[in-house]
Amino acid sequence: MLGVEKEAKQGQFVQSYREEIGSSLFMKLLRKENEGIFNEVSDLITEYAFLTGAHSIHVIDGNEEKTITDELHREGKLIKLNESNFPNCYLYRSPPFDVARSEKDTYICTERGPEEVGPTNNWMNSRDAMKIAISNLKGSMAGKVLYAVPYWLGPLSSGFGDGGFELTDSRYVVLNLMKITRVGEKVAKSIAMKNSYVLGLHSTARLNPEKRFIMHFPDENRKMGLVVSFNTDYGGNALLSKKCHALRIASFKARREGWLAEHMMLIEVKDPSGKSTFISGAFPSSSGKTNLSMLKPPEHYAKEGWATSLISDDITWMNNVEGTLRGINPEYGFFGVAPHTSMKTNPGAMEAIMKNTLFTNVGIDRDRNPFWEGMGPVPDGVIDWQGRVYDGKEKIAHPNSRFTTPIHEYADLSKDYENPMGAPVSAFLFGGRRSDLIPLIMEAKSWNEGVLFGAMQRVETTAAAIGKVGELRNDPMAMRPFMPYNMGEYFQHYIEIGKILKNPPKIYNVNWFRKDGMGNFIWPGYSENMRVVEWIVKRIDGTITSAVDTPMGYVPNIDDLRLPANVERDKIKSILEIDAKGFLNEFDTIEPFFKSFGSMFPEELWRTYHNVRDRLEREL
Ligand code: GTP
Ligand code: SPV
Ligand code: MN
Repeated sequence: MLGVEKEAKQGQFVQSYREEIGSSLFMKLLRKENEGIFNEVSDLITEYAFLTGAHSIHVIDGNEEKTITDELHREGKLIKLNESNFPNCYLYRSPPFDVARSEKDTYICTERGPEEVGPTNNWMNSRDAMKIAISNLKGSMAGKVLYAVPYWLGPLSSGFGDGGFELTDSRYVVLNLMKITRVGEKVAKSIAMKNSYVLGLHSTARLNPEKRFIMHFPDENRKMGLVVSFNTDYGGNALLSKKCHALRIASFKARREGWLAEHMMLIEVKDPSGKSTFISGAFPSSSGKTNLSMLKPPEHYAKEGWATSLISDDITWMNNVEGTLRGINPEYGFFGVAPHTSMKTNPGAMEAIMKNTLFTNVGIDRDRNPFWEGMGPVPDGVIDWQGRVYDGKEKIAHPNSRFTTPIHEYADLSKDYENPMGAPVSAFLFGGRRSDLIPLIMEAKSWNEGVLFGAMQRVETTAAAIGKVGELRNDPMAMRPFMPYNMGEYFQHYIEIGKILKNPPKIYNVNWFRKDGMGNFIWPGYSENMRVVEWIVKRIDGTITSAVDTPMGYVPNIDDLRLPANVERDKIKSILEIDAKGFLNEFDTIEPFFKSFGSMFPEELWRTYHNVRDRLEREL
């Protein structure tokens, strides 16, 4: 695949490469279960090692976490945090120019043309891309160990899961993957059974941001998908299982096979009668998925018998099983935003991240406890994310600083988390950061009107990607950075999914981020979001039949939100209203974006767009 197969077979280290690969317990198991895949993967690893000039190869069996952590700690690349308060927790500092996903360096590489990926993607001819990749990868691992990380996305042996291999020289990447995916020996059977896998080739190279690329080749690797990423070592750029595989490559497969790979959290909500409703939510990066997936009902809700548990905090794969969408979490851990996580906003996350967690780019106090904005008063002598004594001017933690935590550290996992068939999804929430216009909640009147909610999503950008923060941009279904083919076709795919479902989820639009004239959030958010969730559950089960009928959709009667005493009713009222004029403006603003997809934009969605628009006009 990399054009060095022949040479790789005679290279200097090849004999020892082969021995290192063969000595891995994972590879031994793989060989027993599926000799074909074993041979293919052995060749690919050897070829990549040859190209990068790696000194040796280590295939991850699943028990290496301590050894690698100790190594990095000894070398001063990991800082051990306070063992009494944060057992087995470490801090990693990344270079200040490598702190977030880089969308401008992210490419979809195919043989046809840019039309295939549409106006929201960077496209490169796959042969040109491969040439750039090879020249950067060549010799980039001289003297280093090449790690091959076999991982499985989804419950083991689930028919909805998928396997992958990430080959990398970054031990930081290996440690992250060991926390956020299922890795090593235990995944050999699942990969062997599936008989296919996504290949991820990563190299830190020289971490040169000028030559940073995250390239996706959906047609390579026997059409199972190939990702090549170099000159970066951060988050979604480098943890190839996450956005590259579980969203971008998976989206190609999902379109072909009739399912959905979404940037969604998924939560189970139990009502006082014990009945469960599963609700998923697509909010853009750094816009509340992890927090909503860990929602703790306010005390009086808990007393009434409401309870919540988590399936996914970032990505959900959904398959049609007999007319119902069933969702699984492909991941096995969190790569969550640290700032503003606190006992007040998200106690479940705080408890989870107090052990076995790898922090990236947060601050630390004098006792080596992690510290970030939103935790409370700043202790004296805090060290910021770049290792300097905090001067009160810049940030203590980078706004995109993260915690990497195994999912089982979280106390309230849904019993369906490991269900190979997933959980039945009853609602989709779209939304994001919008300080104006978009109400707290509205319910779509039909599946296609819900698809329109998703397609029309315009939100403020965040620190999760390099670039300006707080700028409004189109981010349909929170998938703009992750939708690898033409967005118009994606809308069509959504519409088709709606048609084949007997029980399509109800679709909602939510917005926790409306601001008042002073720039303060109007809605208290976090655990108070339970009030909105309760309304959704009761709309689904039919307990609440009366709602305000607006041109955009249904919104709650204010009393159905059971507001707490300390909020200003009038302010809340204002965020439940539909501003018809404002929405008509929004429709005008979105039109050129929709038109940019040309004939790929579904006729059906244009019709929906005009229907809703007409309703708004009649309102004036
Ligand atoms: P990614 O991991 O980047 O995909 O982000 P995410 O969508 O999981 O967002 P997350 O839940 O980590 O929240 C991002 C930021 O938004 C954090 O700083 C949160 O504290 C803040 N946030 C989350 N939920 C709410 C809310 O209901 N209200 C307000 N005001 N802020 C919130
Ligand atoms: C996001 O940006 O949506 C994330 C963080 O979840 S990253 O893994 O870096 O993509
Ligand atoms: Mn995310």
